[in-house]
Amino acid sequence: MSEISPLQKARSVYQPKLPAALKKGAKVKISSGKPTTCVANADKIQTLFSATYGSPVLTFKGADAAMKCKAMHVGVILSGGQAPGGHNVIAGLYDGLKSLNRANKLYGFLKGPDGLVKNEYMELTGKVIDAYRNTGGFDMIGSGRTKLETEEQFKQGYENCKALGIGALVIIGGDDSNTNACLLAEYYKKNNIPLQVVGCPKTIDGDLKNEWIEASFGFDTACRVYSELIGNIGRDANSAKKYWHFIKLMGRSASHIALECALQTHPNVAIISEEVEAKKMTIAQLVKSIADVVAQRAEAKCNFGVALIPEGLVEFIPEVKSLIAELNDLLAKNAEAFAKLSDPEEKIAFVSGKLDKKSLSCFASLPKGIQLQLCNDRDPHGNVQVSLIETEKMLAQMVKTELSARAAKGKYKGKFSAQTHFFGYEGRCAAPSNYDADYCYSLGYCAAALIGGGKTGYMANVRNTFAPASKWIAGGIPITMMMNVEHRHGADKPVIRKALVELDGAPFRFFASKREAWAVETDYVYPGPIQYFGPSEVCDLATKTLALEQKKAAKK
Ligand code: FBP
Repeated sequence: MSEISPLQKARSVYQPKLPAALKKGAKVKISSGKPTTCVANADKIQTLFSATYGSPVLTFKGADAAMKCKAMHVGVILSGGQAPGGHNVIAGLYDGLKSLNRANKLYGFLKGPDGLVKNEYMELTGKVIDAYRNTGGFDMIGSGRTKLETEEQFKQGYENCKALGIGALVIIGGDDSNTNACLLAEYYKKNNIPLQVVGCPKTIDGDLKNEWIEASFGFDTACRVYSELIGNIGRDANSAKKYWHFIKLMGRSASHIALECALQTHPNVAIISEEVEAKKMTIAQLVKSIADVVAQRAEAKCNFGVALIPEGLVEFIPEVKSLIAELNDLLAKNAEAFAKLSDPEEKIAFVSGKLDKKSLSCFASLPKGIQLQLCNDRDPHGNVQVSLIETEKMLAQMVKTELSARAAKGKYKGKFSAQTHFFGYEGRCAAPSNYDADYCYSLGYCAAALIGGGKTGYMANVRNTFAPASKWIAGGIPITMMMNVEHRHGADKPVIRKALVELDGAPFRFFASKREAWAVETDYVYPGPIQYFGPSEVCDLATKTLALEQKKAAKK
């Protein structure tokens, strides 16, 4: 990097806060809880993970000055989509390892799990680490989405680690990557292979959380970036008073991001996919519900508004979900014939001729652009790539059609003009907020302490994060504890259960209690940019979701 910004320079010397138990280094006393089980399908999970199942929850209890740690080498992998704070996990891991033994070395495998299998790596020296402290992005070593799940990969991974003298591996990833970390840990332990595996919970989507894991890192920063932009858009909408803004927000499946941004900004509409699914809403009902808000506001002469739409929505609308499933099959079976078509009309006619009656009626109700997007290339598993479907444009267009129909019947007299946006990549590599900078550094440090304690099959864990960092509780959670069996890609597989928005949870209930007022009133909140310097009440915030989940006062 030849030039860094003044903010990055100032931020590079920020010293992330640590839980009290880790303040004197990663040599810690570890207290073990009772043997654990798992979230469901205990018999199967116990059989599949006979070597690592049942391990206790671990809590660090402060410095253990007498602890002796032999020098060791450790490998680290960034896996999946970028999330703010990844570099701080690595910095915390590095500092933690050095506190165990100055001779410890850290290697970063490049471009994700592929680097482990292909033996592409670099040593992460203090100089490398220092250049990335408190920065966003995963560019220190890169990331990738290769899954580590075959025995061949496990063996190759070990051979490559052995050659570097690596005795422990840290996998920083989401639910799938930590599932793979669990498989890896089990394989090595069962086969007496001396390679510890520790995971760290990452993803802006916020869907890797449970009773023990309060948040996946990156969620806080990404939501703050999106909320800043939404706040700015709200202010523009309220200034110009002529546009409805339809804003799609990242989050492959769960709507945690949309919900958190709604709590931070008070939009007029925020769709929560999990609710759409639970209420079995049709696309027509969804469009009608948005059009109703537009019409209500138009009566108050407010021909403007802000609507938030979660990225994963289409797969939660039951009729679109079955349409997509039918399209997946149909396009797989007729791949050759479909590939020969180049005219969009012919493609639509081809597909329409093969859909069953119900799916056809849903397909026909969609704008042509969306029909074509639904027929686009599938991912390697044969699934439609939902992130490429412009749901925000689809809904804006369908709401417009609905309002025109109402106007023709004399039932709507307002004006409707829409602007569409997609906020996703804008937030994934932002410089981590204090929350994420501290949380990530602590997670990395935790991983070092788990490695120092000889543990494997654990996820680094920091809890009580709504409190000041000195009161955070640090330790490790056995990954098997989060597992259940799910049907994925045609087979039953042990996986970490994905956390969707809970409709009986405090964040959604709070939102539901406010949304009718937010729909008609113009009650936008303007969070502004993330603050890195200044009073704690603006710099050290945690998400509203966390505040509500921990029953702390989430203002207004
Ligand atoms: P992870 O779950 O791997 O953290 O990725 C999350 C995410 O940012 C989703 O919100 C989004 O749908 C997806 O990655 C997009 O990934 P890509 O850019 O690889 O298509």
